[in-house]
Amino acid sequence: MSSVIEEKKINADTSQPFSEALVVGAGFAGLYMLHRLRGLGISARVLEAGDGVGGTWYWNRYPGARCDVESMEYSYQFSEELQQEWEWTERYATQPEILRYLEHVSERFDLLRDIQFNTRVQSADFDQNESKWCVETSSGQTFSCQFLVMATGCLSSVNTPHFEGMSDFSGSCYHTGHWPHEPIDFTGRRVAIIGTGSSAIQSIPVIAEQAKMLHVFQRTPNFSIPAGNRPLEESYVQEVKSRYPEFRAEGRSQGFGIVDPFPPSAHADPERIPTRQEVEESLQERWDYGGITFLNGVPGLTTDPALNELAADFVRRKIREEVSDPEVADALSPSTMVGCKRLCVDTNYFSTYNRSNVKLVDISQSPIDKIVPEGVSVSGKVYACDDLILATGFDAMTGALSKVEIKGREGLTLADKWKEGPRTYLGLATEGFPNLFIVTGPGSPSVLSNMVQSIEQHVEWISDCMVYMKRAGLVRIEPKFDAEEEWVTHVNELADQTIFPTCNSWYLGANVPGKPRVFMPYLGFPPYVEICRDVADSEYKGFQLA
Ligand code: NA7
Repeated sequence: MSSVIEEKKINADTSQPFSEALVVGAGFAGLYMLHRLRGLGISARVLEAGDGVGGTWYWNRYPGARCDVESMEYSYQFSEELQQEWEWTERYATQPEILRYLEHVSERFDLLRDIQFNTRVQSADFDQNESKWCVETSSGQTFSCQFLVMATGCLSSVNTPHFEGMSDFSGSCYHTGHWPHEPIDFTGRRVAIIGTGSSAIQSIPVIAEQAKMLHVFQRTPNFSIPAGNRPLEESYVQEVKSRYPEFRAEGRSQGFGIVDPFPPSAHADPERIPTRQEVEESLQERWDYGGITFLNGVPGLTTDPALNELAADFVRRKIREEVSDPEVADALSPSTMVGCKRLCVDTNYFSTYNRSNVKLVDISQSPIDKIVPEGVSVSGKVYACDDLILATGFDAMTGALSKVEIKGREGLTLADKWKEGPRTYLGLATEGFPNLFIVTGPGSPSVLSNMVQSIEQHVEWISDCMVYMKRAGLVRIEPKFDAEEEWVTHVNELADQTIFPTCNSWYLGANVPGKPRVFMPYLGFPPYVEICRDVADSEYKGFQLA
């Protein structure tokens, strides 16, 4: 049955609005998905829970929020005109600037007319007879579609730990991942912040400048590299813009999909083990440059524990140099390997602990007992505060998906299928859930790559697949069981060759109590892209098409 007839048929016997594709989420992924599908003549609409576009960048408005990938890279590359005309102002864009960019994109490409805001998708049921999805929102509105695209983001469902007495707290409480829209002024206030991940590390120095007193409750210290943020120099911007396609290709050729500012010389011998002195010099060069490409400092840093320890020791020494109180410096020094938890990027984080109004409370040995009306209680001692900030992160990669009750073939829910951990083929689709696509799902490079680039690669793969099916008169696609099994094994085998699974990170789901411990991102952007291309070129091997 051609999809034109299918559409008429479905519209004829149901009152639900139908589109060939229904996209959930209007962040980087949903916006490009809509634009691309339109361009390919596939009808699409987007449902978005927020009141505006932006996704992660709509919700994460905490003080100091900015991207840890450089602006010239953390942007779309699908339109040469767009990348030429947009002017980033800083090396790392702030949340407001990224949000302005996404608002600009949605206006420039006339996307808003197909996005329904303030609409939270509650459930999705696959109708096996019609090969279509029936989607219901929390307000009871229903939609149907042939393809359901979950563009719900990897870091969009906040992790709010349960602390006894939370509702008794008499002050104001905030979560970094769900920050109010109006600016919060902490001037003269006593503030407590729980958590020392990226969000805390970015916000602590900013809040410390306002607050009368800031207590930081740290369960696990994190490695952080100075951002070296600064206004972008016009000459650098022009240089990149003059060769944007090559610049992007450089990024795509790297393991993490991010341009390496210090690529190895063509004459370097990759087999030669660097001396300790050379390792030290290279790390220093990266440290001075700033940012997450520190992890490229020495080849093998993410696979060889001994090399990793040299880098870990390097950062610990830097912390000791920065922080004047040796006990505080010690408490701020992680004992894990560098990179196994997401490497943080900061501006003046460690030196903030030299301020008299900032106190670190080490809760690694004795956790928070409870929240009391006046503040936070640890080992019976109450740390009084007017404002309590939870910088406690996200139910990463699977949280937003498991919040929607997605029922596939035979009524199987996605939450049930993923009870022991997420299982996908290519991080794009999952067996038992036909015509369901996930943008940057678990099992794809996603959070261990330049997210925007990975989103574009997924959007293009998914939309090309829809076009292929439409042309071939196919109405249904689903991964085969064996292909998915092999993929899950492959993702884990790759991770097991590295230092990434060695600590309790959100890559593993270890930050959420009860979440199964499974390493979720795929390691290696270039080989991943090759595999996806090969699957598409071979008429979607590993998938069952009907
Ligand atoms: P993260 O990196 O998950 O950090 C969350 C922090 O909250 C981390 O320090 C946690 O300690 C801490 N946490 C979580 N639960 C608790 C409880 N119950 N008690 C005390 N402390 C707790 O989230 P972010 O928002 O900072 O960053 C997420 C990503 O966004 C980041 O990596 C960037 O890619 C952008 P733990 O380490 O679990 O001991």
